[in-house]
Amino acid sequence: MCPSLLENYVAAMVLSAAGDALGFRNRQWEFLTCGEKIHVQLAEMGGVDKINIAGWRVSDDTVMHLATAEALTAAGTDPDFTRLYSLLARNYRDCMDDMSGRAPGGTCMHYATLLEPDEPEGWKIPFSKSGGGCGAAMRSMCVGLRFCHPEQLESLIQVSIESGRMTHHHPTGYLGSLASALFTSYAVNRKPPQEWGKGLMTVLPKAKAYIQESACFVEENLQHWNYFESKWDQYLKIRGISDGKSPPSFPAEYGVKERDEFYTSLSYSGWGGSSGHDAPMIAYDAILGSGNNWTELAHRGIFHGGDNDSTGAIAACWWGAMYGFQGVSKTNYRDIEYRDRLEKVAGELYHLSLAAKRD
Ligand SMILES: *[C@@H]1O[C@H](CO)[C@@H](O)[C@H](O)[C@H]1NC(C)=O
Ligand SMILES: CC(=O)N[C@H]1CO[C@H](CO)[C@@H](O)[C@@H]1O
Repeated sequence: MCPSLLENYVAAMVLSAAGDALGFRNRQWEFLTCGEKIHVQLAEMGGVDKINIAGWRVSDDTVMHLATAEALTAAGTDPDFTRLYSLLARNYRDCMDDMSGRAPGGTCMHYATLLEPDEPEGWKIPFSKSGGGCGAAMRSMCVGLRFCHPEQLESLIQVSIESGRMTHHHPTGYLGSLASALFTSYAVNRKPPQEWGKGLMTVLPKAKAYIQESACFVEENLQHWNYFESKWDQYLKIRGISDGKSPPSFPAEYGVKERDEFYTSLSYSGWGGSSGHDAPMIAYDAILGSGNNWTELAHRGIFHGGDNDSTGAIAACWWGAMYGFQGVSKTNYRDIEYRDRLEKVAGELYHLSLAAKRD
């Protein structure tokens, strides 16, 4: 049975937080950067189904995802993006007060405190050569819940890019934000996952056109544009899904160890999932390889030696947007921190998406 679309919205927000918390585990996996060791511990704990998340805190990823989502709903049906951007900037700045024990990224912290939500254009920051991290990609999935209809693609592109470059003004950073949002919209529209990658490649030229029109550090952005696109092009070729039709092909041996090696090979500097291009890529790889099996998704998208909480937050969001809570052990999410806020904002995003349909 298909879950209702409302359940998909709630599951997207709640399971994203669960994926984040499972990867983060109050920083107790901290020095385990090897997937095989994590899986030994996971087996000792009785496997994914047996994990009770009560008392496990969410990381910066979910705090910032909520910041994005709550700004989107505070803006209501208002199409005035200038106001939306002030609301986003305010939430990003203010949520830094809630980062203790959550391992926030240095780039997010630095730029979020520079944002001036009350000033005109106070949400714009300069181009940053080191802004290619995954901090923008891990918090933008809800943009795809808000602007989920194909005719809202232009809004999805603009809002995911501008919210992303409030802290990550580098194409590798904010295009990750675009990918996270775009794939969430595909997920709620039940687009088959093997089509998503090609979809992203067709959207990238539109994103580039937006950057060119926006007259904000255009030259620097174009100079650093190609990395994200060429990494994605390579990845889609490896999986054999550049055409958006063929089923993905995986190596015959693709266990914990092989996945760790592959994720590392995708990375910018050796830590898989920590950049804007590979956080959504690893999440996508997990989605492609897991079907509707939550346990398998957790194995591939969360329990690995890379930036597990970010890939987990993204993969679990897309998974929930497609499959709801079907087959997920209640203990994995029942007592998740901020469950009330997550459910409330999910319901509001759902109603905003319906309102858009009526226009
Ligand atoms: C789901 O994945 C897990 C982990 O790989 C596996 O043990 C289980 O058999 C799968 N469940 C189904 C219904 O295929
Ligand atoms: C095992 C492992 O690599 N865990 C990492 C999960 O992600 C957190 C936060 O990014 C890291 O601190 C852990 O090292």
